[in-house]
Amino acid sequence: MTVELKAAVQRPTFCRICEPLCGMIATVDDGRLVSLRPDKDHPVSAGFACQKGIAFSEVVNDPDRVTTPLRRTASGFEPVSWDSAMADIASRLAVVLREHGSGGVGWYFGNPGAFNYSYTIAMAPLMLGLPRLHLFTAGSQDVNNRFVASQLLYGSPLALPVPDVLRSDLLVVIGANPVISHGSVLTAPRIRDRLHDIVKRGGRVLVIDPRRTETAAQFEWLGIVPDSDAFLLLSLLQVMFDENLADRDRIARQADGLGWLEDLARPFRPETTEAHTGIAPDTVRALARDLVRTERAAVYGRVGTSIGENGTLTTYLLDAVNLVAGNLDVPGGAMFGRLGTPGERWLNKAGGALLRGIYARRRSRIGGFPAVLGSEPAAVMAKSITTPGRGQIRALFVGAGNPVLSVPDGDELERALQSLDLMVGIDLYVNETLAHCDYVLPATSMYERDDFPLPFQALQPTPFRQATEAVAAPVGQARAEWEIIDDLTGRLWRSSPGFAILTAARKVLSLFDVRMRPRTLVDAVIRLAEGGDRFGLRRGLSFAKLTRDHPHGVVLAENLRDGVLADTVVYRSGRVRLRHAQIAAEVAKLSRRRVPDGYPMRLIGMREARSENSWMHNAPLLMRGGRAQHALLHVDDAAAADIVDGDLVRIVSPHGEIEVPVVVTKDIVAGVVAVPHGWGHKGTAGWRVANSAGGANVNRLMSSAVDDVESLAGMARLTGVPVRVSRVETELVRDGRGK
Ligand SMILES: Nc1nc2c(c(=O)[nH]1)N[C@H]1C(S)=C(S)[C@@H](COP(=O)(O)OP(=O)(O)OC[C@H]3O[C@@H](n4cnc5c(=O)[nH]c(N)nc54)[C@H](O)[C@@H]3O)O[C@H]1N2
Ligand SMILES: Nc1nc2c(c(=O)[nH]1)N[C@H]1C(S)=C(S)[C@@H](COP(=O)(O)OP(=O)(O)OC[C@H]3O[C@@H](n4cnc5c(=O)[nH]c(N)nc54)[C@H](O)[C@@H]3O)O[C@H]1N2
Ligand code: SF4
Ligand SMILES: [Mo]
Repeated sequence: MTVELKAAVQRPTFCRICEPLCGMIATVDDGRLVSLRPDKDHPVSAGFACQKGIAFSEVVNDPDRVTTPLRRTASGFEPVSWDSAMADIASRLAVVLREHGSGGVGWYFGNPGAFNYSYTIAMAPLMLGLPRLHLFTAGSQDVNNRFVASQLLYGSPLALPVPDVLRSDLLVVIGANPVISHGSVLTAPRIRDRLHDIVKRGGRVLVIDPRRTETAAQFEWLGIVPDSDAFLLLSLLQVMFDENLADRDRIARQADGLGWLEDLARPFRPETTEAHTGIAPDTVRALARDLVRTERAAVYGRVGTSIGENGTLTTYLLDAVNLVAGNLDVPGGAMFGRLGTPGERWLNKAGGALLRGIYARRRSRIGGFPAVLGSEPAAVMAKSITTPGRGQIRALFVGAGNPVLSVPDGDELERALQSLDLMVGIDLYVNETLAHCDYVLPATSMYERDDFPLPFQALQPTPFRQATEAVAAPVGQARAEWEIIDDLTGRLWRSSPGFAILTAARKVLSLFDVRMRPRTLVDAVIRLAEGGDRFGLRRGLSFAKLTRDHPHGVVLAENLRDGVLADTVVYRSGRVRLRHAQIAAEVAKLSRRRVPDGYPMRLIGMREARSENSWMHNAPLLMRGGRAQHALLHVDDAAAADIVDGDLVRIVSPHGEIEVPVVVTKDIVAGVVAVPHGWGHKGTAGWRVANSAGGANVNRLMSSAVDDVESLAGMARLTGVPVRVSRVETELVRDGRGK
């Protein structure tokens, strides 16, 4: 007998854990993903991948992964067939729809969903069939105020400025930590190298952050009091106007409402805002001058500037500073990417108007928050489940998310989940949230599905295209989310006119042997966009040609085009709109901020190189060395509270408390404590490695109260939260219970 040895194959693809989408080479043996390594031939990531990317083969092949549909029974989850799971889900959902209408259904769309074009596109037919669906996304803990600020300024939530790191000579990073996060709302592989290039060509990178982060440590650090960025940015504007640094004629060509902005900023002299920010007036003035006088400069903010008390205002102000400093839509400044499809401007206009309309008309049932890209704040999801009345959520789907750990007050959410009539999760794991499900459905991981990173196309300083086919076979019975949604909507055609139309359309197409697939749509985008083959009208790209002829991806241009603002802004004037009553109202609120007594410290977050939110703590490679969660505390605060390195501390907010071991450091502004999120895994059916790592869910300290949710974008407040910190033993001694 001869044994045929089939050599493992090497397949170029790309990582979709975070935004740079680094090129990867997958080693695949008989359909099984064996290992991953960085792709040296990728034109932009050029042989870089981080530890998480490499460790992903451990996620794909994780023994704790869900590989069949699971049904909850009195004694735990048991495997069931797809058909019996889907049949029961559909019939129970049909009951909810009959009794409560589509307002009785909720869907939480988690962060990995944004890296999954087919799941994203599949949400559209779902929402067509369930017009009153309550949609929640990770965006209300992340980026929704970026969308709202863009909607106000440019008329479309999808007009997103990206810092042109390739050409900038002064990059001011405010509330982002790209050395660890690898960039966000910015698809720039090897971002660390790009930042070092700025310095190498004689420029500067200044990091404004309450913590001397890994990024700050490699460049210049300016400490700031948490959640005071709006004060700083208003002062930068005040100085630019007051010292006549701003080129008013030029700005008038780009924007309307400059005088209004000047009036808004006038009271915020650096001498006035110093008490809030802790930044000396001279430093603010020098920075304002540098931002104007450096030909190629930009300010760039991300999660740290989004998750405070008024993140929409802060995000608006970041763009306003870029505009007034003459740094918007110019090389090295904040620039706009585009797809380059024919009629893009009109498509953007129509899309912008539609989304603005939804924002203006649709209000969340709890709190009356405007709908951002059709979604409601996840902070009020628990109350949407427990508050009786019309539109109360009775059935909830969670696809690619873990809100019990990622949104404020996971305990409240867990209690609410118990009361649902139906809960279904689609994931790789039974995470803390999915532990409450009636059914858990196994999703394919990114390497088991095709992909084209649609939402990230316009966020690349280097315009680039790459698509991938699935490189490995689905593990177990895993299915792509879009197929699960497709199956569900097909079974529910009697329950909703929208689904009936979809089902009829599907039937008609099947007569011609055509299947409605997200791929058809995304292929059309690739073909119509810059570099595309325009359906054969010219030589160029399609999905299939990208994967076949350009498996490592293809660079479309060295740089972004400047001078596109008038085409990007969807207001008829083509100019940025600065004047907004909502912004004035947010500025007025700044002076009404109050801090409860007894909570002298401020809490901030801390992303870690070997974590991805809540979901990579089960990969042994990433957890080696007995890795555990810890808080960071300034040496002076530690000394004052008799705390030393390694102590277990109790952190208490008005909303909850946690205990974590502490590391004492000088690399943080005094009065600030930093705690990573995504920890606190606990005894569910999956995640054995993660569960054994311990840690606490920092979001137990956060508030889900309607009044604590930012009003313009519905964002949770996750930074600058008032807390107090004490050594656990000290309290025990004081209580008379100690050793
Ligand atoms: N390794 C790793 N990479 C990731 C992730 C991960 O979990 N781990 N998550 C991914 C996701 S989902 C996202 S959205 C991106 C986020 O990407 P980034 O925004 O770049 O990452 P963060 O670490 O959240 O950076 C926020 C920074 O703001 C600072 N900060 C906190 N409060 C304030 C404040 O009030 N003012 C100022 N000026 N700064 C403040 C924090 O100290 C922190 O350094 O990262 C992605 N990449
Ligand atoms: N305190 C605090 N809280 C925060 C943040 C913070 O900085 N501080 N950051 C916030 C941010 S920026 C974000 S984005 C959110 C994230 O919040 P969430 O999206 O709610 O949570 P994740 O931890 O990203 O969980 C993702 C889940 O998706 C699963 N998954 C991975 N790949 C796939 C896939 O291909 N298909 C399916 N179906 N499932 C998949 C994982 O197994 C995991 O269970 O957390 C937010 N919460
Ligand atoms: S930085 Fe790491 S996790 Fe992010 S895309 Fe690249 S390899 Fe993947
Ligand atoms: Mo995020």
